[in-house]
Amino acid sequence: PETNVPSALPVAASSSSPVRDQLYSIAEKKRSILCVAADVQSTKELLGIADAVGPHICVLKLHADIIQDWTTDTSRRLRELADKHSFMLFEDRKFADIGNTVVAQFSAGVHRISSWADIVNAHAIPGPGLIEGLRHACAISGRMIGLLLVAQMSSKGNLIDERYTATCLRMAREAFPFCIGFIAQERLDPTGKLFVMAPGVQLDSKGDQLGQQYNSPQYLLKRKGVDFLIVGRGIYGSEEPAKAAQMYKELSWSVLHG
Ligand code: 5FU
Repeated sequence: PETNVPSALPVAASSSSPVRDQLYSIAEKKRSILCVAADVQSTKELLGIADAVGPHICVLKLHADIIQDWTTDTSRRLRELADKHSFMLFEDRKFADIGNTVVAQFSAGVHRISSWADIVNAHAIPGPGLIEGLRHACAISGRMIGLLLVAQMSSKGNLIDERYTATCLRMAREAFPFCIGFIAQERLDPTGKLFVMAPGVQLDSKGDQLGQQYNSPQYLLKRKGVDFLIVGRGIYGSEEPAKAAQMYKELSWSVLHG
């Protein structure tokens, strides 16, 4: 069923999550609800995309584990670009294991995600111990990091059903303000306090060969009530990523406020 609800931007002031507040403050200032998924495979390309689209985005989403030459220098330089252009770093790690394991995946290993990410996400399937573990690891890192639960997916044939999504909503409410929202395809929290970032956005394509399904910014924002859009290949795969990012930024902002 279509939710048909307006965006959540106006309720930002009532939030008590510093990460959420920072995100909404950047979005308002830059007039951008755009998150670019920079799914490239080298540090050079990643930093190049981040610098090019930086002025137009509120969030840069990455998969650190597809960068072949990742070092601590990659995250240091990414953070510099995030500060320079004022955007947040979202590691799309989709944690999905027991609490004890995700603590290590989050804070150790090659990527040391908790030392640089502002936002991370997780599947709810392992239960609340996973969220507890991530929250604990955040406290140890001393950094403010927000969690998004993957409550729905954009891919064809995914196994998530309405009951699972409803359970994600309940778990997220219990975990606020550490948990600040969802990866999903529609508005889930009627108050908008828990926001939705929606992947599967592209204007020129309906999907790919491996089950990805695309919708338009208009559909997701107006009909489904999502709050932020995640665009990957529609931007980094275009000939001029900066121009494409500006176009998606302006289009989505005007859909929301026009
Ligand atoms: F949780 C999800 C999901 O349901 N769909 C997704 O596409 C995450 N994604 C990510 O968003 C995916 O891993 C890519 O990084 C990005 C979409 O990229 P695209 O190039 O716009 O398809």
